[in-house]
Amino acid sequence: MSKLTNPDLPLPTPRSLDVDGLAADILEKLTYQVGKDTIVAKPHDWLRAVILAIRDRITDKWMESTRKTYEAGSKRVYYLSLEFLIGRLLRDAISNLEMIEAINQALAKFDVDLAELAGLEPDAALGNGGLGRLAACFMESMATVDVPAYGYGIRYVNGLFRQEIADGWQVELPENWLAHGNPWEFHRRESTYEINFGGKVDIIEEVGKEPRYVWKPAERMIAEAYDTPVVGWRAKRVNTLRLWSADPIDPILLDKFNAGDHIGALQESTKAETLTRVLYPADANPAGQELRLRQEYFFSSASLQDILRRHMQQFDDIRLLPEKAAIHLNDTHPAIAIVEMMRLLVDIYNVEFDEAWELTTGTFAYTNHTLLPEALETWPVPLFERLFPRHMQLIYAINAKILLKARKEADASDDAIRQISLIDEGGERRVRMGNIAFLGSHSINGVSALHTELMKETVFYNLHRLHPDRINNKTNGITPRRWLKECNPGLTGIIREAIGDEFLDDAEKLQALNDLAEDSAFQEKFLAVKRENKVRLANLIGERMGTRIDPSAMFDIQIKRIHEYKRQLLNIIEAVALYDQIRSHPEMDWVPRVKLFAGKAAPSYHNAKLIIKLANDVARVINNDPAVRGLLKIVFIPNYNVSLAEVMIPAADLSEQISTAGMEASGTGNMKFAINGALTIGTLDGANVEMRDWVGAENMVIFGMTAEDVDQARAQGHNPREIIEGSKELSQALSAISSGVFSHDDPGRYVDLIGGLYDHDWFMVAADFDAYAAAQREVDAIWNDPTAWNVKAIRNTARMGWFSSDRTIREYAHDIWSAL
Ligand code: GPQ
Repeated sequence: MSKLTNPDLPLPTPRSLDVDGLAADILEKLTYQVGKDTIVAKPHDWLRAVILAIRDRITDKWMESTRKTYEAGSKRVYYLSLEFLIGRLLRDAISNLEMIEAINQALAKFDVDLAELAGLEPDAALGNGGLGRLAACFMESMATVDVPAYGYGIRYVNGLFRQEIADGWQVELPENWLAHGNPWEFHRRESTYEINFGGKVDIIEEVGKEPRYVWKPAERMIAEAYDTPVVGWRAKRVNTLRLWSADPIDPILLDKFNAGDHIGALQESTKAETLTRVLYPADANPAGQELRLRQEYFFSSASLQDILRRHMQQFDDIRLLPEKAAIHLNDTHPAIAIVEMMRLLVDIYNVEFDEAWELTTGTFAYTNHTLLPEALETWPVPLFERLFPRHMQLIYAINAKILLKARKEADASDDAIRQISLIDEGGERRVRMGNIAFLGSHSINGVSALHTELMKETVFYNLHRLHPDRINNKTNGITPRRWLKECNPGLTGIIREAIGDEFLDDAEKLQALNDLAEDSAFQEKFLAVKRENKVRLANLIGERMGTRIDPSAMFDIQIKRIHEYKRQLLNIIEAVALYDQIRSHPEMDWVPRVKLFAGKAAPSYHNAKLIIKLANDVARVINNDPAVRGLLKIVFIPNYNVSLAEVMIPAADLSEQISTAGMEASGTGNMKFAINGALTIGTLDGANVEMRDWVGAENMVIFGMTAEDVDQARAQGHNPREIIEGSKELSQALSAISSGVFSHDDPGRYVDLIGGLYDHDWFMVAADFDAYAAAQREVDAIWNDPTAWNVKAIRNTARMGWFSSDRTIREYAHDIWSAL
């Protein structure tokens, strides 16, 4: 009998959940783990002690969950992602354990304030934006809906860079989230795997047997696991986030050291440490660097070795893999895992090639997160071959199998064959990770209805024709715990008072608020909460930036990565046009607005960084012009991260979701704003389309070209110059920007940025401007009827429950993973 199933072994006594037990435990952690006396303990020491005490309680539930899965022989879900944008964990953990009151009371005994401690916790920013945050929401929802799941990723020492704004420009600084250690994680020194690179492949031939291939790598290192428990709502279940860190096999090369080469002696260490040191800060466009490919393989290989070890230990039959494990690829970043699985099955587990392919496709599923063709990863064949000689052989073998079948059974044309191939032969030969991910998976999903349809027609046109049953939609969602309950306790409080607690377990129960949208008492409370949240944000801005903003003005917010397709530029140009209008028509009844921006630009993305500078230049001029009379303020808040979003979103009146139609796969910020009672101004893009279906067209302001319009305009070659010249407001705003009105110090700064709009306007900024400006005036009109606005805001909150990531995860579990 395995130890895991031996009922006679004693179990630990679960940690007490009452206030006294908790207080005693916090004190014990402070004394014996942190090594501090209460009279000298600093806030960071208390934070560590509290986290350790909480972690014990989570661990009790964790063991329970693990045992349950093991004993039931349940299928496990493995979510492979190069990004997990977690943010802070303390408040989330305490809230999901339903221990907020108990901890507050326990800490009161020591005169320590929980909110102060929570504010000290660093954000775990192991991701860039939407894709990484989605992975974090999914981890929490998988625990909530009781799916046995493991997240697998990299434990980057430096997560996403810290952004400072110096003279209006973005400056990137390293973020050291591990500076004070990480009390949440368990370092598993025993869970290590060897990861190899380079070298050659030997063939071993024996008469009467299939030849065997043996990879003789040139470089070897170790992957070590760090586990963080992830608590679901009401601690229903605790799952594991397992992050890998690279270590050298020989930390010090003693022969080199003894020969006096002290630096050379450390070269293996340095190599390993470099591998998991930094997160690539490029969002939706591949960095294309060798180190990135090494990161992708490193964590994929470690994860698969771990998955197979666990599977064999429990089930002892590799053929049961698809029945007992679902491996999910978060975009193409871990797509090499498909080839690694083939290598492990064929070379190590001696499974015959065709069967190995069946097992692989039966186990893997893949989510695509963008249609931007430049974002579909490809790697030069020579680079791939140098790092992974055995994998390259397997890719050719898989390709042969697939192309033959496509030719024979699907009668594919030459052109279709070229598109289906795992190797791009046009120009420098490249390995196509998107095609590997698609062909190695039984399910390929998009992240909104529109995105999924466009996938079939564009990037995966030929692959979809080959496998018409594989592409399916799973519209994204957000966890209502972090993005409603925890970030907006005021709103949560009045909702509970009004409709009870059911919505906490089933977000769709928020619908009950519909009946209260016209209730003046509830309206008043809703308004008061919004006001409170706006004051909180105004205070943060005052403290951080010294800028004063008026909480009675409309808070109009655009927060997300800076990208041309997300069109922060459209928003800024509209601000400039509005500035002109306010000055030219002082007699008119302008709605006081604060336009707030935050977001990071990829360090190598020139135009994105220039757009940040423009926002700051425009802000400086407008905010200091007495003719504006405070009617318009522009604020760019530095260093956007999860914690800042948690303060900004509840304070928003208006949510800007204005991407070029057809380009934002889904968006998830759009959902967070709406559930917190902001109105959306947006295009018919990504999940905005489905939000309109749920929330009602009358409760959003939709404008601009559709994805079809954009497609047509691009195909037919539209003429942006003509459009600009036909719009007085737009041409004046553009002239002002490009002639240096906002950049006296360097009048030519924006000539190229604005010139691009006249010449090609790929993102339809000029083409959509008039519609956008008109939509903004429509927003003003609604604002001028405060009750009408408030009713719409309440209806947004009431009708957004479907966008809970619990719903999304149930769909994945049911349709893709067969795990519920
Ligand atoms: N997304 Cl490919 C990212 O955040 N990073 C990426 O590298 C890719 C996509 C986003 C996408 O732009 C959003 O529209 C989605 O809502 C989000 O992924 C989650 O699906």
